[in-house]
Amino acid sequence: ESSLVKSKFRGSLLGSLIGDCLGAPFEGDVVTSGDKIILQKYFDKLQDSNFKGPYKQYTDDTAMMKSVAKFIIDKPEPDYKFLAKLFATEYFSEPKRGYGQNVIEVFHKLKNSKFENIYKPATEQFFGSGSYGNGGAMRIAPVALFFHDNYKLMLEVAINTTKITHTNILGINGALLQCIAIHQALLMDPENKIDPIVFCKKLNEKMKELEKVDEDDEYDLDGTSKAYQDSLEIVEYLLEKEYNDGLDEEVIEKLGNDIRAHKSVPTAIYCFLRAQSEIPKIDTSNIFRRTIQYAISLGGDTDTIACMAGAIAGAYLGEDAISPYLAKQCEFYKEVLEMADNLFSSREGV
Ligand code: 8NA
Ligand code: MG
Ligand code: MG
Ligand code: MG
Repeated sequence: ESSLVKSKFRGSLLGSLIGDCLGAPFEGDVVTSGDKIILQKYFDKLQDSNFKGPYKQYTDDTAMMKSVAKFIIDKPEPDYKFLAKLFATEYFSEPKRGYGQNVIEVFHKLKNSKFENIYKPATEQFFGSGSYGNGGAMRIAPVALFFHDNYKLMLEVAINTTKITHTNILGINGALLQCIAIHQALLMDPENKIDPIVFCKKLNEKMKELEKVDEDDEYDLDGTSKAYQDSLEIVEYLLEKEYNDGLDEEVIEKLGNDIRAHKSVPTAIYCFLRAQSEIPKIDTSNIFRRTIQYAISLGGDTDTIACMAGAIAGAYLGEDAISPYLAKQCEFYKEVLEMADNLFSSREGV
């Protein structure tokens, strides 16, 4: 029983890494139907036990996820200043990992102010509106795993880790949605098939609580506080739709595939749920591979959408469902497994 949870920790962090590494070469692409054949061959080749190629390198997604894991493993009580320092140290030691355009400013300000107020730099982003990039969501997996039996604390830690770089409500709620999606997947038995509609409805029930607007708050004119509930309705609508040639274009148009949290987190969840059954032009019986391959096939922010979808799929399926040949193509895969085990064993002292 506890070995299943341990395997899910490994599956989720490995899923996140594989999505990042395999998705990164396609970042920014507009994927056409011909590219889907190329993608199929790319995955077939990578999964071939005889294939030897250079490591696929990880990007900012994994770089930041590493810091979140270390922050949890090294300190029994959440120490957010420690995390802010880890983020900045990681960035300054390897700045060329493809970080978001603006988050870099936060690292500079944190460092220049000697981490005096770790939440201030992020609040100043975008003329005070804060970032709604998907950078909070892409690194959240260790929080969902480690705190999975304390839902309230998990949410609190998710918010506080996100706010160091992302303070826009869409950036924060996107990280929360990704967190509860991993959490919900972790609690599912991989022997049981997932009903995608039920899974989605359950997430939406939880988002209703998280996106609740304070009665005294000003009227929410732009509807941002319900953005994720609305997107999950669309996820459900798309899941119920019969396949047609324009379906993937409709997914991109209605859910998005870019670096904004609200235009990528629901998309990643959709990828995971759609991959529970066969997808045209994706020839594999493996749900994990289908999830990642489909996520990349949508183009746009491929590393991050595949990373988020992979984290959810790995939390549901566990490590055994992930091809070791795919894993071995990724830089840092051994360290990620070690990190998952450390995260798992750190819980025993709590
Ligand atoms: P971020 O906070 O810099 O946000 C990313 C981008 O989102 C910003 O540069 C802006 O363009 C836009 N943005 C965010 N908030 C606002 C706002 N309030 N008003 C206007 N524009 C806004 O960094 P992040 O950590 O959220 O970024 C994560 C993403 O960047 C990931 O996809 C990661 O892989 C990386 N990345 C993506 C691409 C790509 O083109 N898909 C390229 C390089 C790096
Ligand atoms: Mg990236
Ligand atoms: Mg959306
Ligand atoms: Mg990205």
